[in-house]
Parts: sequence; C-alpha cells; structure tokens
Amino acid sequence: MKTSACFVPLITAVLIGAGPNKQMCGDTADVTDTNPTCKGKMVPSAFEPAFLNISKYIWTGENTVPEANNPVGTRAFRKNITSACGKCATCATIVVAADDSSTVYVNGVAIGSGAGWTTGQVYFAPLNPSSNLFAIAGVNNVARAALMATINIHYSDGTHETFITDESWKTVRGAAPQGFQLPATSDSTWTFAMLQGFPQNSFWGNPALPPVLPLAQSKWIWTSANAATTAPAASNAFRKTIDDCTKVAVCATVLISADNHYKLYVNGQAVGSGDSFGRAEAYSIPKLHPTLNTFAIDAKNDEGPAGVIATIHITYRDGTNQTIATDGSWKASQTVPNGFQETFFDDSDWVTATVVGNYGIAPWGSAVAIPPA
Ligand SMILES: [Ca+2]
Ligand SMILES: [Ca+2]
Repeated sequence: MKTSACFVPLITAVLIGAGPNKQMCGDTADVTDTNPTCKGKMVPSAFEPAFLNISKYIWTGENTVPEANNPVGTRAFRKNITSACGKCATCATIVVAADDSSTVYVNGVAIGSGAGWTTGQVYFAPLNPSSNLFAIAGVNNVARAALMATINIHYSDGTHETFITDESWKTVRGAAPQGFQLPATSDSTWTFAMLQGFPQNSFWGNPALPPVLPLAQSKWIWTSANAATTAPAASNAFRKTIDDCTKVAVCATVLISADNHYKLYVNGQAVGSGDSFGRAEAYSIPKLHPTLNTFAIDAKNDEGPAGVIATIHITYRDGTNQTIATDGSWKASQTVPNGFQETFFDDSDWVTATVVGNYGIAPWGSAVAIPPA
C-alpha cells in the first residue's frame, strides 16, 4: 500500500490568464498542468509493451472451483491505484482479455469494450496525477468466466509501472451494481476477486498481444512522386500540427519507420530515431500541450527508394482518442531548416508532402515489424 504521505490532492484547474504555453486557446489547461507533482520535465521514452504473462485471470468466486462454469451475466471488478510517490501519472495503456467480453472504465469514464481471450484488447486512457480508479465490467455468456488485465501506467518522467488483475481487486458475487464504475460508489462492502489461473497454466492460455498501433491506414510520404523507386540522397523535413481548442490532449503514442533514417520530435523535444524500413519503433509521449502539438520528422535517404510512415495516437482528457496518420496533409521541405521541430516554426511556405503510396506498397511491403501493445 502507498502511504498517505505520497497523496497529492487534485487541484481543480483554476484558469487565470494565459501563460507562455497557452497561446492558441487562451486559458485551456489540463489537470496535470496545475498539479505540483507534475511540474518536472516531461520525458518521452520507447514504448513499453504489456507484461501480460505476469497477470492473473480472476472472477467473482460465485463458483468456488477455479476455471469452472459460472452464472451468465455482467460482473463488476475494480481497483484504485495510487501513483508511486512523487510520480505524475499521465496516461495508461490497458490490455484486457475476457471470457467472454468486457468494458473498461477509468475514473468512471468508459474507455473501450472488447471480447475474447485469444488476443488481448488494447486501450489508452488519460489518468489523474496521483490516484485512479480502474473498473472492468466482465460479461459471461456461457460456461467458464474470467478476465485478465495488465495496466501500464505512464509517468511524466518517462518511467512506467505495471499493475495486474489479482486477488486484491474488489468484486461482487452477483450482478454488477448500478454505477459500480464511478469513483463516488463505495466498494467497502464488496468482496475480493477469486484467482482463476495464471495465463500460461490456465484454460485460457496467454493471449497474444496486438500491435501497439496499426500502420495500415498510414501512407509512405516523401517530397517527390517516384520516391518508391528512387529519390535523391538527402534529408527532408516533415511537420504535422494538431491545433484543437475543443478538447484537452494529454498524451500520445507514435509508431514510425523510414527509408533510411528518421529523427522524431514532439513540440521541439527529441523523442527518438531509427534506421530500418523493415521495422517500426514505438514511443510514449507522456504529456502533450493541451491544445497545440507539433510532430516533426527529419528523414534522410541514403540511396534508392525513400519514404517515411507514421501513426500517431492522441489520448484526450475526456477519454476519447484520435489517430493521425502520415498523409498528404503533412507539411514537407526538401531541406531541414534550423528550428524546424519547434512548435512555432513558420512552415507556411512549405509544400504538402507527396504521398508515395499506401502501407504495403513495394519495395517496403506489408511486413514492417511493429512492436506489441
Ligand atoms: Ca464464458
Ligand atoms: Ca533509401
């Protein structure tokens, strides 16, 4: 258990004036902007896949025999998780497997639904800095019943912490209570979940992890039309700015590959680099600006074909998500000017990127290796 000394009360965002980071939308701020725990530097990191095999299948214990049949219906499971001392939680990656289906809630907000235990379902959710309620509605349609989750909490300092479903989760031996997923609902009279099995030794086995993000909707882009065949040996620059005053952006995950090299920047900050078009790398951006974010790529071709491809997944404070793919809307330059990665760099005289082709086209094909969720 975390001690109360680590508890940092949530401060309601008080929107006073426009600070230096608030140019585009005046007074928009996120809860992490005003929390003292979150004042440190925001550090991107390589995306860390879920450790599914350390999690446990649980259910209510209505049948006291593990892996045996259970009543049909919806059951409630929940667990409050407190951030490590001094850490600012920003987002979570949640992988769930369920017999038969599930809906995941974070702090009362529905994040996503899925079914089955052969392949885990992956969700991205915004978090409060210090304390978060994870709730799962598990649905049994027939016979056995179980669910398993791995929750990877991303902290602003670039570190991660993994939590699992286990016998410390609370549940009810009967129908899920009304409002069970809401923080205002008390689970003090609930019972503890019952272990059904470890994934590798259980009836259900260890679910496969899906790719962290898809590339299938993204385009290979460059600055010349026949770049799938040949392009000059040169560095090009690409930029995509997301300027949305209607929602509060919290964090992002980026999947990217290039022929032959890329350097990725978010809001001017270096995130990572790569050198293989046969493989994509994934990165966690633990904290975004609430309303104005710039993704910038310095891409270099050595010889022959040239292209860059990326998928950006943004998680918003309201629990919604947005996927941004490389396409003809990106800005492009055949040189890489000083400061091109900065949010307020003026790219108004840049051209738009040339779409070289859909993911899957030759010479790169449809087998680019993608890290698991
Ligand atoms: Ca079942
Ligand atoms: Ca090349």
